[in-house]
Amino acid sequence: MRRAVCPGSFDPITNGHLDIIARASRLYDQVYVAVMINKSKQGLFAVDERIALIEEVTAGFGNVVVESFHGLLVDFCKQRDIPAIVKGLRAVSDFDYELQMAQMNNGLSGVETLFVPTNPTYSFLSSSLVKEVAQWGGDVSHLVPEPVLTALRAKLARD
Ligand code: COD
Repeated sequence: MRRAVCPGSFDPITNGHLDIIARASRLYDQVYVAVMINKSKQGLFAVDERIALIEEVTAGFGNVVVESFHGLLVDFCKQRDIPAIVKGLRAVSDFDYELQMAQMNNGLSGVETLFVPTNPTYSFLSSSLVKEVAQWGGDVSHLVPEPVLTALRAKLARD
């Protein structure tokens, strides 16, 4: 079985993330979405909330498994026998850091990283920008899946 992982913070998942996961799910038999836990970074959504949203919006793909992980991505891969990491590349500005991580991960364990060019519609899109725009009442309905929009509105109304 050909397995790959799409890792990230997904705080929250955007249409840019979803596009990469959808394309990976057409290339691999099983795709893991790994919500990597960074204890030094306080997210807007709790990890369980992020997982529930990703599960909801990827349910139709049929071959996506969503898990959280605290530790090195290469250990997540090793424990599940995953040989490939799939990442989206938005712009040259992503490239330097993504290349460093890809080379570090390959050096640590031999896992390969495959870069998928972002859909140009989403090349400017990040979770941070979505949160910032939504926080000030801007319209992000075209940037996130519907369940995320609903969750975002509920969360920001409470805060
Ligand atoms: N279009 C296409 N792809 C996108 C878009 C978009 N608009 N936005 C994001 N993506 C893709 C990118 O590939 C990105 O890398 C991925 O989605 C996740 O994005 P985020 O913003 O949710 O997540 P990040 O960038 O915070 O994730 C960083 C990781 C958690 C992957 C990284 O820090 C990591 O692997 N951490 C685990 C600890 C570890 O192993 N560290 C050593 C690394 S060498």
